[in-house]
Order: sequence, then structure tokens, then C-alpha cells
Amino acid sequence: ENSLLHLQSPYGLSYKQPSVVSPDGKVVPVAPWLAPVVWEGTFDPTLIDSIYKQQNITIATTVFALGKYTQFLKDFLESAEQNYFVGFRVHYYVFTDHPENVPAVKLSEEHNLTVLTVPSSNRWQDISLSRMARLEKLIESRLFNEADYVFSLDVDSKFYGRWGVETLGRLVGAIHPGYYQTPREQFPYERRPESQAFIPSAEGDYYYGGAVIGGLVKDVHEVAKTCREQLDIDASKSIEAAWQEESHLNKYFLYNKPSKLLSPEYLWQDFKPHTNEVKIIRYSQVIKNYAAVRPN
Ligand code: UD2
Repeated sequence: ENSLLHLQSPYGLSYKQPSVVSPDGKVVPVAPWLAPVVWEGTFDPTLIDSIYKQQNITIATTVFALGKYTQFLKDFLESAEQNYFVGFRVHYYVFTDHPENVPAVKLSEEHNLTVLTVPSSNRWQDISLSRMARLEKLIESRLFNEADYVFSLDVDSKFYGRWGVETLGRLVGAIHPGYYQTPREQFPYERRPESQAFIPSAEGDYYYGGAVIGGLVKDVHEVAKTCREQLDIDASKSIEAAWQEESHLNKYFLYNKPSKLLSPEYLWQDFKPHTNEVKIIRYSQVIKNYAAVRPN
């Protein structure tokens, strides 16, 4: 059990980019640092549920719905209730500037929801990147006492299939569906050395989606705190990374390897056609009209 090991790799180490799908079309179920990549067929749901049932765990789940994004909460929560940690204790923490727009969704017995009111922002970038600071503070004020694991998830999404205890691990990231067959020099990492999120073109494992951050409360705290500090340094120099906090998350995961990776089954986009390797879509970004849902 290496779940307590913090797997760091040094800057500038040169090694081959890991593949997600092998040339014969088979999915790759393990990263080159021996972290599992969760795909359909790599776990037995009945067995893994029975193992985790014996532990009395709570999974905190943070979701941000500011401005017009409250419209996504109903489908997000209703589909989560059908698919997300069914039979396990889940506590949703919904951050919003419009608590009156949080829909009343019937939750199963062991699932709870807390609404946390936060001030509005008028730049969508600020909303997205301020998630790190808010996650850091929530962990300090509550989650250290209230949960074992935490996931931070995008709200403009729906669950279509099982997302269960197979996703739990010390530090968990999801491979972005748009880049799993892309050479790393073409990843949309931050490429300006002035930014704390900078990654040189010869480095990189996977491109991780900012929509999913998970793991033990302590480890996710470290992610949120570090990314928030790096975002603050960038902000003091008036630099905003290419993909805001997602860029900083990618930098963090490159040098602090996740202990478990979620395949693109766990982070899809509704507009993307199905592909052979993805047998089941579990969680997917809904199609949205950016101009209509964002504050600017
Ligand atoms: C990508 C990432 C997202 C984030 C962003 C970079 C995926 C699939 N998505 O999505 O996680 O890293 O790039 O900034 O990896 N939000 C609000 N109100 C708003 C705007 C955003 O509540 O007006 C929240 C909401 O929880 C949303 C999240 O911020 O899910 C991310 O914003 P987005 O979905 O607009 O970002 P997007 O689609 O560019």
C-alpha cells in the first residue's frame, strides 16, 4: 500500500510521454509511476463497494454555481443522486452568490447538502480560479473534521454512469477528454516562463481537466493551497495562465503525481462523438452557450 507516498518528480527530467490508448487501440490501465488509470473493466464494482462499505467514509463534494451557472445545479444534483457514490455518505457543499436559486433536489438518505453564500464576481475567470482559495478555506474550516475524501467538480455537467469508490485515492486527477491522444508539446499548458504554471514543451504526462480534483482531504488541501499561492504570485505580476487554475493544477500534477487517474470516462464533453476506447461515459460537460451563461 503506497497510498501515503508523495510521488514527486524533479523538474526537467526527460522521459517518454505516457500513452492513454496503445497503438492497437487498447486502453492503458496504469501510469508509468504505477498509478492505476480507472477504466471500465479494471475494477469489480460489487467487490470494491463491499471493501469500502466496511470503512465509515464521508466524501465531501464541492460545486460552484455562481451567476447563471445555478441553472446547471438541478441536472447535476439529480444525475449525481442516480450515479455518484450511491450507498455511501456524500456531503455536497454548493458555493453560490444566489442561494435562492439552488433547487430543492430530493437527496438519498446518506447524502446531505450545504449551501455556502459567496460574493458575486463579474469575470468568469475569477469565478473559476477563485475555487482554489475557497476550497482551501473550506477544507481548513470544515472538511478536516467532516470528511475523509473530497472531490471538487464542475457544475455544468451531468452524470450518465456509475462514479463510485473506484475513484477514491490519495490524490486523484482526471485525464481531459480533449487531449488524451495529443502530443504533449501541443497540450494547452501555460508556456510563458513568467507564469508559475509554466511547463516546458518537452515535459508533461497527461493534460488534466480542471473540472475534477479529488483525494484525501489533506492531499487536496495541499493542491488547493499550492495552486492558490501560485495564482497569487501570477496575479501580483498581472499574469493569468492560459487556462486559469487548470494550468496551475497541471503544473502541480506534473511534479506531484496523482496516485490514481480517472480515464476520460470520468470527464467527457457532450459534444464529443463517442470513441471506441470509451465504453461508458460517466460524467460529461453539457453543451453550453458560453456567451449566454457567463457574466461577460
Ligand atoms: C475548463 C475546465 C474548468 C476550468 C476552466 C478554466 C474542464 C472540463 N473544464 O472549463 O474546470 O478549469 O476550463 O478556467 O476541465 N463557474 C460559475 N459561474 C460562472 C463561471 C464558472 O459558477 O459564471 C464555475 C462552475 O462551477 C463551472 C466552473 O466554474 O463548472 C468552470 O467554469 P467553466 O465551466 O465555464 O469553464 P470551462 O468550460 O472553460
